[in-house]
Amino acid sequence: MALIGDKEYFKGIGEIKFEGKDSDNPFAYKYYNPDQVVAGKTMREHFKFAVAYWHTFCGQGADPFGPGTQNFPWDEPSDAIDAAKAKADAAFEFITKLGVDYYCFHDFDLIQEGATFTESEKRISAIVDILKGKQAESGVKLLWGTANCFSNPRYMNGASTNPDFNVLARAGGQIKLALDATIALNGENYVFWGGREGYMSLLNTDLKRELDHMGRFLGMARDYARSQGFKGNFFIEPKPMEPMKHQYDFDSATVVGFLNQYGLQDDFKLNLEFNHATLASHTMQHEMEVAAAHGMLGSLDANRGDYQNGWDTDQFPNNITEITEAMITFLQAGGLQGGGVNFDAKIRRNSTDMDDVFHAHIGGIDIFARGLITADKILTSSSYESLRKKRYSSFDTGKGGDFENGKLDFKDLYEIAKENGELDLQSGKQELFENIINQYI
Ligand code: XUL
Ligand code: CO
Repeated sequence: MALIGDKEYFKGIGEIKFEGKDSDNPFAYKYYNPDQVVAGKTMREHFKFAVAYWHTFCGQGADPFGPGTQNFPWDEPSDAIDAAKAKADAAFEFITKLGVDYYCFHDFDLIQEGATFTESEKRISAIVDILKGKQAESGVKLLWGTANCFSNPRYMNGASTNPDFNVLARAGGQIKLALDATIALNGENYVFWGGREGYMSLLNTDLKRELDHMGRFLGMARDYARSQGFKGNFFIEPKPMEPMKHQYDFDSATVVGFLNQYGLQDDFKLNLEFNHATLASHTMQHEMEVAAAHGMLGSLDANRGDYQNGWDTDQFPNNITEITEAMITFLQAGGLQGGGVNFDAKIRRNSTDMDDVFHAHIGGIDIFARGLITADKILTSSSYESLRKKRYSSFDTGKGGDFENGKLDFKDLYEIAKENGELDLQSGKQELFENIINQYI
């Protein structure tokens, strides 16, 4: 295959193709067949898989107890623009070989932040020009862009919720540039993850004032992007904690309420992440159900947590039951609103070969494909749907139907209760539902 840059970074690895589940080739998809139609759409259309710039091309495995272990050859150039160009070469080589259509970035994943705001602005504009060329050459598209308003020490007390107005304004300036970059690169969506929008202690925090500031700030960002012709979705990515003790975008339910409260519900949807769901003591399926119930199931950040220690470990997904259950909700919701499936996941610190990141993505992509195929079979061939429907059948006709149609008042419920007397118990049949999932996996 043709190489996008001048240098090959992932040597000896060619394009990853579908070979089916009997293949023993570790560099092939066993389930992901991009052109296979499932539930009326190709897998490629359903998923819009994306590679996350930050984990795959920036994060080198540093943890609180030791430095990075993966020394990326594209980090060698000392000049910021040369290094950013080398990183973009590596990124587009990887994405193209993997055969996915999208990528996602934070502004300063693309290029190192400058010493001044003006220098950063120049750098962003230089890398945007480079990426425009790379996208045109490869056909790879931008699923979403975002701004990193949480790493720099200036944001230690928050960005749009910072008690210092000048920090809020600085975040506004930075996000304007990230929105401009996203628009220039035809980004389909824009994400807000409020990494430090929350508190460490309520003792020094005016919670109501901070929430009002965040609501106003997001409305201003939306209005600016719309004025520049941005037609895509804005996504909020819930997470309950880490790095803050409490994050305002705690979970789907909290964010839906917030969006409605601040008049953002028509432009914003949710970008949900598996490990963030786990941190909030929810399943991903729960988070997706809540978002879908409000028409806000926008996009997914794919990964998994560690079920023993509960941290945000951002491991690549590989739990077939978890993904199948998520895919049931995904199909029932009619898919995602504008978004896709972004691998917000990182290889382990001791995975140090250049091919490890391929195995990670191949496995993640395959588990989604297998989950989707299984979920579709469950919905179309098993008794799952009819069993669920049956549980609610008392609302289909008669007095239950009248209730749903708003034809009863509270006194009517009293009359019905009196007339019915004691009721038979109706089983929830949970174990049967669980067996159906297992049978189709
Ligand atoms: C952090 C996280 C972020 C967002 C984008 O937990 O998920 O990488 O996805 O800022
Ligand atoms: Co994420």
